[in-house]
Amino acid sequence: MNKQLNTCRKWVWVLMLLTFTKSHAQTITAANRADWFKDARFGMFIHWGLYSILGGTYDGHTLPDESFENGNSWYAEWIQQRLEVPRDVYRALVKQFDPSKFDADSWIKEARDAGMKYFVITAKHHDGFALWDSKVSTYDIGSTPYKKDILGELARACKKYGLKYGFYYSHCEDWDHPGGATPSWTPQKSDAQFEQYWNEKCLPQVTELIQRYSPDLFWFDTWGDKQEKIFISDKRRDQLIALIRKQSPKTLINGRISWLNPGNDIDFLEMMDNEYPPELLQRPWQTPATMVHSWGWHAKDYNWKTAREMVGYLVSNTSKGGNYLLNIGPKPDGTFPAMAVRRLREIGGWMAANAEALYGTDPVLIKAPQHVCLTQKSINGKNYMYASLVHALADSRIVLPVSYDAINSIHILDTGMPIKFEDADNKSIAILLPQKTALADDGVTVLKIALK
Ligand code: H79
Repeated sequence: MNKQLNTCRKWVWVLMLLTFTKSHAQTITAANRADWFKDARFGMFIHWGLYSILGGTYDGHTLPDESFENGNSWYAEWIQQRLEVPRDVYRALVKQFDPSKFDADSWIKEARDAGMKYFVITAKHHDGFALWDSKVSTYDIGSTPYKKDILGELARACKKYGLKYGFYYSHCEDWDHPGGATPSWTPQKSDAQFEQYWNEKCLPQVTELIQRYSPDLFWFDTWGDKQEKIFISDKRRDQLIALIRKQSPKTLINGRISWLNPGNDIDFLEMMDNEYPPELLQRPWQTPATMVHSWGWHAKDYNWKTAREMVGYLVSNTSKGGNYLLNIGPKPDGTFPAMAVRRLREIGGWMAANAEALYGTDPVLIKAPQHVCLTQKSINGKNYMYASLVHALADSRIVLPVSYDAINSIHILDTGMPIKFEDADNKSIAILLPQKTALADDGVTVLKIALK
């Protein structure tokens, strides 16, 4: 009798557990796996590798340098090709990669404090060097004096601070493997050679990254050049997508897996480097953006954008249904440049007061005046619209095509200051801004508009 009762109890527990698991673990589908991405809005991109050691300068030459045929670029991660660094010299940098001050926790905390919700790092850039201990290549972290599991530590820190994480993987260009694609101005590989690279390095390394780190996202990189036309056929694109889908249904794939033809099975569109579309797009999308010109650390790239400019891009992309993936090129010792830290914290200061206007919002399908970015969401069943003023306005009276009767109140989001508005005509309101706000003296101001 007692035994029967115990068995019965056991089954009740199993049933309860099954019900619980089912209601809490949502099945991942193509339709919902990008939900977190759409709400996230803001992510951190990291370009870090052997090129970081050179910092944009090699043998007395600094990028851009037009005395080299292809030296006219700021991109420090391209230094090997653009300043014609001999292969052996570049490869020998492996022995110098020893970032003694690297601290995964402090990087991810910095990202979290800036308001970023995801993190993407170059697991392998075009040079072919793997930032983890790869089984299929010795051109990797395992051959450096540092050796530690950088990607693993970062993944752990992301879990601790609640960020999603993913990897940039250069699937087309690989300047180390004899079959990898190389720049358009260098001798070209045959398709058979590329196929060998594809099977020996690319597919196995993507598999390793999935199995070791379970990434939330893959960031592939093409830009429609000759290499992509030849090597990234729809067949190879689909093969890579299928491999990821099979092993990890949750993992998102960006559109630059094939810039020329991303197809329908990618999760979001990736703009070109620092590209901002003028209009709202129908699919989820993001802009990969730099704080300076270069992605990898470049000690003499002084072209720092202001925090305010970057907040403007973030807000503007959000109002068009897109995300902003902002890059940092860490220094070879493993620290972020002070100029980047300053900007991250300035952006974080703005986010601490205004993030409500971004996270979990949708675009508003009405035509806003120039320099005004609109988002909307509901909070506890009440509907709000947010108007972010990303630049100084010519006029302190802004007209929005919303009916006067639809509006309850307007306040400045951070201070709570009430803002006057009036009926402009039957279909629009005029918002009467204080001069200081119109001139954007306080940076990007957000108006919170409570709707009826
Ligand atoms: O990893 C970074 C770059 O090394 C890689 N993509 C980013 C994320 C990249 N390498 N080359 N390209 C992208 C081609 C980019 C070409 C262009 Fe442009 C970017 C054309 C327009 C924007 C170069 C930079 C030419 C003008 C500005």
